Amino acid sequence: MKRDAFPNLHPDNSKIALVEGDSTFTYSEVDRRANLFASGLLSDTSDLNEERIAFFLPASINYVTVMHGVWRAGGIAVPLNVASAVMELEHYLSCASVTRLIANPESHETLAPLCHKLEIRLLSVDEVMATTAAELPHVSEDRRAMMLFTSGTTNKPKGVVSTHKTIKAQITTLIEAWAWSREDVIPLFLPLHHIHGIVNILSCGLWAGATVHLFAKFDIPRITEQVASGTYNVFMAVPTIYVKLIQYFDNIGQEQVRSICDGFNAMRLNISGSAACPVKLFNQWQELTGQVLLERYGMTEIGMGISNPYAGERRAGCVGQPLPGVQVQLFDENDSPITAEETPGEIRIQGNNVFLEYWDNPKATGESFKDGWFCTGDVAVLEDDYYRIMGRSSVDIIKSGGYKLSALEIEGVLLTHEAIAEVAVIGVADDTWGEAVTAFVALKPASSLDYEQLKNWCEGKMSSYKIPKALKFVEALPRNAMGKVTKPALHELL
Ligand code: MCA
Ligand code: AMP
Repeated sequence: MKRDAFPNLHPDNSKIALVEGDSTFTYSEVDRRANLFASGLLSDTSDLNEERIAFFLPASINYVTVMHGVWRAGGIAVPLNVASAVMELEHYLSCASVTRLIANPESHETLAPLCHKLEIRLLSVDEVMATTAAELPHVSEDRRAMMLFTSGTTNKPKGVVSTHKTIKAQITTLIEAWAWSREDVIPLFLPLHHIHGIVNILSCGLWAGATVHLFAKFDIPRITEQVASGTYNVFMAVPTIYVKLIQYFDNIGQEQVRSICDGFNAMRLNISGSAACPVKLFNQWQELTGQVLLERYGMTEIGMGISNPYAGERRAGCVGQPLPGVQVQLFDENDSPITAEETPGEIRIQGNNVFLEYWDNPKATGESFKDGWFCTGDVAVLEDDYYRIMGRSSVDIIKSGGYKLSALEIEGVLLTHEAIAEVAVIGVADDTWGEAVTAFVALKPASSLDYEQLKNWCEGKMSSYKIPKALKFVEALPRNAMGKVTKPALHELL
């Protein structure tokens, strides 16, 4: 079916698009709400002209209304992490020069002081919603559509800007590769400030005419009950979620486990991504459910890049082949393309799926591209036609439960603790989280600190999943001749 990239909703009016608790919303209802919200945002202007509209909303009809409403009115959607600490929100809102923030009324009290400080209008969905639809602007594909914040090796997260064309390319490649259709029914419990939830599940589902069941969080009992009832035929998650499901099976009755596993077995597809899926987990899932996990590789800046095949061998420990329309090339340290198999190199990507820029940061944008290729910083090897991820070029990036965290950002906060003289943060291999944030601390003279004190102190200063899982004390951090902390030496200390 041929249709415009925008708006990205399937034109199947009477079909159920979203399920939220006991409420259902058809495609025409979602479309109507998005138009009214866009009209309300526009008020008496004809085009938002890339005004940054942030929203602090859990997975809900309101979230979808705002996202599509902002797009239709010509704005840039800035979905925020609803688990953020206020200090983190301040960075996102000021970095993006957000003008309006949409949040449910129950969050207004918490957000009001920050919005006042940054001169941002804090509004609820109902306050913006128009009563009649206005004429909406023509928004070309090349215009900026969305900004997501990603942790890099620098202290503060950067705003990754994608255009409508980028998002369309990220969606359509997955529709083709994973055979999405209007028959699909999928649960969405991942956070909606990252590509995995926003593009791979929500936007692909709504593009394909599927039904997406919205959950504000990963509610294992409710989700597995639906799995056992055969509600879903597609399931997408990070490896930690499969680990947590297996842990859950250990705590419930055998009969219940069997019916949940049968529910998974009956699905057409189970996908794992956002972090490496250990071979052990791949095998365990297959033994329990009969499902061969489809592992794929992606990044905020590129959407999805490489995927195991939908039809064909899904190889454990590998991420497969380039997705349709995505060019993948490994490069060595001298920026020369690697042509031989089994030689590791940095993954670089080209294609319409690649983001436009880091917001207001031409230096970082320039440095992340070489000869037109986006440099991911991930190292891979090609083995018998399948890519295998070997690791990352930076020790300052940690992947915990699918979240990418900057060690430097966490160190920056910890260093403001009055007892801490110096600190280094690393990710330590962990069965549940993939990597567990671990802080090495040298205390100031005559100071004391224990783990519980540090954890309590961190609350409110960073999202809870960034808080170190372990605290280790050292007299002084190991440093090289240049005075730089040698993080590999910290791994050795463990
Ligand atoms: C929760 N906790 C964590 C994490 N999540 N600790 C470390 N790492 C985490 N990821 C901690 C909380 O701080 C809390 O600690 C305790 O676990 C329980 O929190 P709760 O929220 O109830 O946990 P949960 O619901 O079981 O969450 C686990 C989760 C979640 C569902 C796996 O982390 C999650 O949704 N991860 C997915 C993130 C994601 O979508 N990433 C995609 C980005 P305490 O009890 O001490 O307070 S990557 C991406 O988009 C690219 C493009 C890609 O390739 O996909
Ligand atoms: P983010 O920047 O939060 O989108 O996270 C993207 C990063 O997650 C990539 O650069 C990889 O390091 C990692 N990643 C995503 N998928 C996989 C995978 N299947 N295996 C290993 N790492 C992955």
